[in-house]
Amino acid sequence: MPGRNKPLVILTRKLPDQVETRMRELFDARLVTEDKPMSQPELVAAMKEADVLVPAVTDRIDQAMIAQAGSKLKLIANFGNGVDNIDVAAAVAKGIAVTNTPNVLNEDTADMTMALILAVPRRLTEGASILLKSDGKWAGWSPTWMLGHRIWGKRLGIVGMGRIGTAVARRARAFGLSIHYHNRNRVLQDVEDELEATYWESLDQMLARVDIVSVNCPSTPATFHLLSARRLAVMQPHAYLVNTARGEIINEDALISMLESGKIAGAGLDVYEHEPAVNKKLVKLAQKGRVVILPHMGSATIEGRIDMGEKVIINIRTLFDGHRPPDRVLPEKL
Ligand code: 8YV
Repeated sequence: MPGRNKPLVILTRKLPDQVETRMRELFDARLVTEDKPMSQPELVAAMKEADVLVPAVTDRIDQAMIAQAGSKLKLIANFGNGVDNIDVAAAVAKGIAVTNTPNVLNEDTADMTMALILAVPRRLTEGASILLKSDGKWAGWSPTWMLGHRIWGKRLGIVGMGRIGTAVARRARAFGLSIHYHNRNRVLQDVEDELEATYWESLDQMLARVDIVSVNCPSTPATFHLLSARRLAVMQPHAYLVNTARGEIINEDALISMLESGKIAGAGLDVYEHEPAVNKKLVKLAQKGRVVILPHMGSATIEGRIDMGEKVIINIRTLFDGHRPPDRVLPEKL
């Protein structure tokens, strides 16, 4: 893209240096100096001026903001897989393409999901914090101290068997878990066979039978509070719930009361319903070792972030070369 007519690409957050440098080489890229989320007026100002906006999960871009976008804005190239932060239908209706960064964070997110699947029953953070708080002092090994629960031989129920759900299932098989899943559509026979997976058309029936539930579906209006108070209540009292997808998929208040009253055994959470706010009650439960809470770091690897940046660049380049960007998000597919 030589010459002065490079598209004005406005980034809302600080990205890895490699990505930003490449963007400066290819585009008229405007970088941020301070890494904090933009305010709504700042976002609208960027959308009025830019040819391309590169937002992230921390930027909410709603219909009213899209209505104020300038006529130059051709693309919202989301730095992230989930596009629940963007009103895609409103953007597309205004002729603004939306792209995301699929695939490159499947493995990292699946790793973190597996880490939580292990961490909660095996009391990982609880044990680690004992040594941290006591400055390394402890009474020594005891046959009945810090006992958790075995995951080998248990049933894992995956809600959303897409790319990340499938990557979680592959890992979980190696840990001796049997795979159950609920999905909008049944996956290919080959995949089911490889994973020896059991499909449940009824989410309720699956929830009532598995020992660990992993949420791996996208956040859309259809999945808002998919794990409602009623559905959480059908889980078994010894079961654990892990969420590395989006907080809005679970009724968080209902989950907290279930945890507080011991109606489920524990939870591993990387995402929250009112992110970045984390409910104080969850923090209390974490201090008691009932839940493991992480600050949305499922895909947080440097390799993953560079790959995401590469995807954003390819999407922008392709569009400005006159082609359809590879990771176009279509509202009817959400
Ligand atoms: C990203 C994510 O860190 O890509 C996603 O959907 O949830 C995260 O792993 C974030 O979205 C980046 O914007």
